[in-house]
Amino acid sequence: MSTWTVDRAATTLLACEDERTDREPITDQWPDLDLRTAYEIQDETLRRRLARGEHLVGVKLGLTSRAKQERMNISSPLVAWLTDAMVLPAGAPVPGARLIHPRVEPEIVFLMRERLAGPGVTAAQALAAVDRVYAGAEVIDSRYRDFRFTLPDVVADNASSGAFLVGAVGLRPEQLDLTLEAVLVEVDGRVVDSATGAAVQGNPAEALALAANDLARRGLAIEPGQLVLTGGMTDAVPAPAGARIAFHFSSLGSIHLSGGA
Ligand code: OOG
Ligand code: MG
Repeated sequence: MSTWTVDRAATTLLACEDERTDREPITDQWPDLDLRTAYEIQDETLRRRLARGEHLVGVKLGLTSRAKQERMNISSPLVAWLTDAMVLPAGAPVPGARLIHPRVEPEIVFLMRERLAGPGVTAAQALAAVDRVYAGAEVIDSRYRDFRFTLPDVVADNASSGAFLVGAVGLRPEQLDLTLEAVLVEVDGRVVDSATGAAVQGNPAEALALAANDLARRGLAIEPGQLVLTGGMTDAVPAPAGARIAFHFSSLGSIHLSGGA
């Protein structure tokens, strides 16, 4: 029998984050960890973040594109939490000093105008609840060595949350075609990858609906004013000190990031 509990897993993962140390996947020692329990761990880590003064600002989806699913070898999307402690001010470098092995990925971000509660939410209903669409950059940072994990591991680890920032251009959903919205990933002046919004579940609005429907299974909803990161459109790129990373979106503007020590 495993001596692991929700409490112990939450303590372990938050300690890795605070102490900037990585570890083996929890499922190496707790092979029976199921998805429901993994989400209980994720929710417990959120409770502890809020108890230490952080504020919930939104929801992130993970593994919504084939590029991400293939890289991580996990075919199922997941949801996790965003707090204000993860917000990266515009112009600030990737906070390498507090992270283990940061990687950066371009995302399409929704700012919600209305509450969105599943089950049964469609992409059209989801989009009707959106106030604005933004370009986003997420800095992911797994607590697991070499980003090696199973789906329950990464769910428990709040989907490798690290930091994120939102671009300056906010469009109404009807002002752009989300499936055709393109991004070029530039590292040190070279374009290394590209994608369009269609990479994200066929349409980022589908990912938003998926998040609402998934949260509904835990009795939760997406609230007005919250941000939703719909998931990396391309594979993430490493962000070592000194790297210059830019995500150029076709209508949502560009986001520039530098790797910080
Ligand atoms: C899991 C986090 C996934 C995304 O956008 O797909 C994620 C990982 O890749 O470590 O944030
Ligand atoms: Mg992401």
